[in-house]
Amino acid sequence: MSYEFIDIKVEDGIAVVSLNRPKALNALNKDMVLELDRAFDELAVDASVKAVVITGEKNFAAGADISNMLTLSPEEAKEFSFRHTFNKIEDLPKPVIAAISGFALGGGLELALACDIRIAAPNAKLGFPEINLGIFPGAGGTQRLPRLIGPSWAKEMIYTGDIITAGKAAEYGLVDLAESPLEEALTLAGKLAAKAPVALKLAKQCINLAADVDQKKGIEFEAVAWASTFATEDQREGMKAFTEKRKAVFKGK
Ligand code: DAK
Repeated sequence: MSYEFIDIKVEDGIAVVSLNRPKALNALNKDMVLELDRAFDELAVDASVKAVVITGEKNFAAGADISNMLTLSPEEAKEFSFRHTFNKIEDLPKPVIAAISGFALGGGLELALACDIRIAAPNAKLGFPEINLGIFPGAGGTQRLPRLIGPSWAKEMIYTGDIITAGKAAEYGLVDLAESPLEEALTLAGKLAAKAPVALKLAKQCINLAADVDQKKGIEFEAVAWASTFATEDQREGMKAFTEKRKAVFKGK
């Protein structure tokens, strides 16, 4: 499948999705988000892909493309497709890591929030400047940010629109810091690609669910999901390998 605004490379079970509109600091236009949507449909069913990294060369993404939004009516704004795509990324049954350099702003930061883990370079700059445009984050930002860093810091970021350093974002627990975020993300993705895929997928579902349901319901869901790992060959292989004092080789079955 060919794309205009993103690139995808798959190597050793890891798909690297690169945002590629460098002249606009990777601002997310509608077509770019549609391409991400298609790409994540394919990554979901591609058994050779075990983990995904989203990145951009100099910048992650400086937000949604403002020129696409100048004349939107409220109805058109509602139809704008970001939230469906970002939900799809959040629900991908494989780990997704954002490797952030440069700007991750507005819709770009919302994209990063839909990922499981965010790794940022010390030079990265993050924020939700939407308030300065007379709008506010509308692709999951007001929901995912407070769940991740708490309502007080989330409100400070969203109300002020201030762009913060990666150091401050790390203090908030919004990102992990690394000198070379892509390298670090690839190392982590490689580690995750060797784990039991079904167990990893179920753990992700349980953790994501924790943000939405009360704890007792979450624990009930966890119990069912956990028991279902005993229907996998990988559970047998993992435990057999332990008793035989060797490294487990998982097949995703
Ligand atoms: N949109 C369009 N173009 C952008 C852009 C953006 N968000 N960010 C940067 N660019 C473009 C600039 O216009 C410029 O293009 P040319 O003039 O060269 O043609 C080029 O990228 C380089 O930018 P600058 O010349 O401005 O570079 P600087 O280093 O001076 O400044 C900056 C970097 C990141 C501080 C600045 O570019 C900036 O403030 N950019 C805008 C940041 C921003 O406000 N981001 C939030 C956008 S609003 C939705 C839900 C949510 C959203 C959308 C829909 N639905 C529910 C449907 C999300 C909304 C947003 O993200």
